[in-house]
Amino acid sequence: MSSSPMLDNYRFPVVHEGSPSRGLLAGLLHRYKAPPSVVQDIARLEAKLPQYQEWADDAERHPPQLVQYDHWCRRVDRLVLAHGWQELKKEVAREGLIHLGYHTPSKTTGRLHQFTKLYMASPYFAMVTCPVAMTDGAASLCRAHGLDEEFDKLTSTDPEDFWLSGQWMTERPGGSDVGNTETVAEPTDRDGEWRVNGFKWFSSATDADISFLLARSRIDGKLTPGSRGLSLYLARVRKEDGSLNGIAMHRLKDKFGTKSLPTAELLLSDVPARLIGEPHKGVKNISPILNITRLHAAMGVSSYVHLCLNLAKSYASQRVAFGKLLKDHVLHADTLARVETTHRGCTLLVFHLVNLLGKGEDGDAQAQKLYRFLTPLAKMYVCKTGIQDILECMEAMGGQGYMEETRMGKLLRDGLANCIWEGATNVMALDLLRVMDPVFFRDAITTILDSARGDSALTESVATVERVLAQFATTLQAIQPTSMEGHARTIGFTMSELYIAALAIEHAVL
Ligand code: MFK
Ligand code: FAD
Repeated sequence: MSSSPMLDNYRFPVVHEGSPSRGLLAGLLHRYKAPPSVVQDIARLEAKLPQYQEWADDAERHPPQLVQYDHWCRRVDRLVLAHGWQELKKEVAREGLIHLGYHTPSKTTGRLHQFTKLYMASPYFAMVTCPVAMTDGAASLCRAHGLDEEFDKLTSTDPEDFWLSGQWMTERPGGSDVGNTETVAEPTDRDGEWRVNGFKWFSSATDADISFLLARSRIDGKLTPGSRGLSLYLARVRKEDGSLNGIAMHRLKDKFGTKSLPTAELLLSDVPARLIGEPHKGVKNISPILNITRLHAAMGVSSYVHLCLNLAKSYASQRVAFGKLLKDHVLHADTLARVETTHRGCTLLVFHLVNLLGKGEDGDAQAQKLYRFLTPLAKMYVCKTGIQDILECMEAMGGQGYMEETRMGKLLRDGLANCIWEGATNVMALDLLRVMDPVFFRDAITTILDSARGDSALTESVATVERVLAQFATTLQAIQPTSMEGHARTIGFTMSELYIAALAIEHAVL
């Protein structure tokens, strides 16, 4: 078919156009005082993105396969993963995507470095970002519990030495409510060793080397019901010879998205495992993983929106409709501006949390408390609004946005998982109620707004946030404690918007 003369000047947006190393992200690196070496390293990574995209496309075209039997009909449960997947996994080690969060003298700088690189790479990284998130959470647990050998592996920069960690919580009777866990751990005669039997319904890092898991502990012959009967265990997924360690891969999941990710159902039969931390404190003991992966989930969606918005803006600056470029149609420009506004706000919140995570790890107790408070907000708000934003960007590219070649559909499908895994939206809203402290929240916002009080251009904005904050406090007081649960989602969304408004004002000053 001949090309249309009208299209001769069109350029399909290249994948890395409008890279995050410029604009908003550059402002954030400045805001959080990234040293020049970090900025240079991030700029260097940008050149690798087209290669990452090729590997990610390969992983998408060749989804994981499970070979359950060899030619003698022996059960082998061998995962076949794409070349692109394997290469991206090696990049996790080479680029220090876990390492940077742990082996930098200032954790505040290390976390900024790590998450900025992840933000850039995520849309081009297949779903390797999923095991990365769990491995990051697992590394923090290993550090806390003195599991030195595992810690060194999970944070290694050598692809041959590097390990991934899984996280096995969800079972058939309940994923949000892990108190329904059926898996049982029994002590053995060997000191510190337990045997685990059960069925884990979702395991996404199925190519992992180790996994943290929850199981009901049989202690003095007794099982305690509910979540208070669960303990945290660490298992080696494979034996020294590479064969599975009491694990059978029941089947791979047939998912709506995250097609490159090997999510499996696992049957555990006498899996050797170590008890980590006190028994019967499993949920509490595994929660440091949750509190890290939830930030990864928010960051991931925000990075997807970033790419989609760049594509939509590029399209609008080239596509002519009704006699002028789409970007010059006021309604289209307004549509994209709305996406840009929510997206910028969400990115500010994500990097605020990255900063708090690092500061908390550097020993700042106030930062630790604020991080715990804001994580469920970021997970629920950024993931949910981000999905709406991706949809809007897709529509802004018309029929072409719906085509697989733009990869927006893939990002939408993959991004959606972030609303569900690591705690769905309502579960995040209920988690917020666990740590709810209106005075602490008000004080945190007031501290942020203080940075803008000397700026006359921002006086009205500061006053608006304070007015809405006061109204919110009054509304909150009027809610009966018994009906708080029913309002948890609305409360969470309102608090997110208030906090983001304050961050946007602060960002305008800096
Ligand atoms: C870019 C990609 C990134 C992500 C990739 C991820 C791939 C997918 C991996 C998964 O999805 S793994 C499975 C994730 N599963 C979840 O996130 C479960 C969601 N459900 C919840 O979070 C429930 O709220 C919860 C399981 C925690 C309910 O458990 P309980 O035991 O019924 O709750 P309870 O009794 O309130 O809490 C027990 C203790 O844990 C309490 O402490 P105390 O013992 O001192 O009283 C809580 O305060 C504490 N706790 C609960 N959540 C916490 C926490 N502590 C700190 N942080 C938290 N988030
Ligand atoms: P349910 O618990 O049945 O929840 C269903 C809905 O009910 C949710 O929307 C939830 O918000 C809502 N709900 C639940 N309780 C309440 C309440 N009290 N009040 C109001 N609403 C409520 N899990 C792992 O352990 N390891 C993995 O590696 C892993 N990988 C995954 C990969 C993918 C692609 C997906 C989609 C999931 C994965 N999961 C994994 C499972 C995931 O963590 C769970 O699906 C999730 O936690 C929700 O649990 P559930 O599916 O049992 O849903």
